[in-house]
Amino acid sequence: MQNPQAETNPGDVSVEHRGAISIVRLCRPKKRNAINDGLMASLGQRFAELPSETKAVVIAGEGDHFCAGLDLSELKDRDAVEGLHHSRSWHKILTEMEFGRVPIVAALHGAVVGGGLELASTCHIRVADETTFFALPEGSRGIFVGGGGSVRIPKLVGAHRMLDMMLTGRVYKAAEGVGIGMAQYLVPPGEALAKAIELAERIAENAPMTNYALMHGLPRIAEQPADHGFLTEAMLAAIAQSAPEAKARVRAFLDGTGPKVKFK
Ligand code: 1HE
Repeated sequence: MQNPQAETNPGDVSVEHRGAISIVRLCRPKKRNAINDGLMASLGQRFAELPSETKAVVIAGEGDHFCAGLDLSELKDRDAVEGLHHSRSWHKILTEMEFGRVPIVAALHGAVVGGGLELASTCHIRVADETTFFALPEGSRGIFVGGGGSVRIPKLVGAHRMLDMMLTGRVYKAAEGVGIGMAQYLVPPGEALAKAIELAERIAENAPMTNYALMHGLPRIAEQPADHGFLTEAMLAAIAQSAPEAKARVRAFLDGTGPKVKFK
């Protein structure tokens, strides 16, 4: 099979719409939310079907763990060509999420390992509760990351930390992981979802063009030479500030009705 199109398994991924945000949940807790082809296809479909009212998404896992990574039971039957296309199918779906329409906040707890960390690193913000642990057990299984991890994880923590995790099986507990950039927020056990929802609701209040410029512009500017980055930045700034919504927000601040930056 050159380009397998996996069947979706809609029961493995649920979506709940709450006003301007949607909550997407991995629902295979008995298998620690391990990602098989059906789950990955369903995830892609859930994101493709988000209603226009959705301005930000929270992604979470049911049960005691966020995600145990690739479903290893599917790996044993794949030949090299199938493995290549399988990896590319993850790239396609996760890239559509990363460069999609709305920012994604991951609510992490328990295992965030292998492909689970690749999924988390696709999201724009990560909130980890204190039960979270980060690992890349691919090294010990004789395999390699295949869901975009070698591109995205070094951007969070640096290539040499990822190298250490894969060479030695090093596991980062929540606080240490947050300290090196695996996630931006650390919260007490059981509070990741509530914090992620709070952040997503805040994000949903932004002007859509600002969120778009951040999601689509920042990562690309980071990979451009400075001279190109400055031009991309100038174009995004020009487009964002020209939107009527931006004018109204700036006017509101100048009138004394818009929010101030709060520092306590
Ligand atoms: C699985 C998987 C899985 C659990 N594929 N079935 N990922 C890993 O190497 C991580 C493998 N999993 C674990 O290390 C542990 O399961 C956990 C630390 C995540 C959780 O431990 P625990 O004690 O809560 O659960 P458990 O008893 O190990 O697992 C419960 C069930 O889930 C059990 O099945 P059961 O039928 O015996 O009940 C496990 O076999 C099953 N299970 N994790 C398949 N991953 C795009 S490339 C990405 C490459 C990778 O992600 S490689 C890393 C894979």
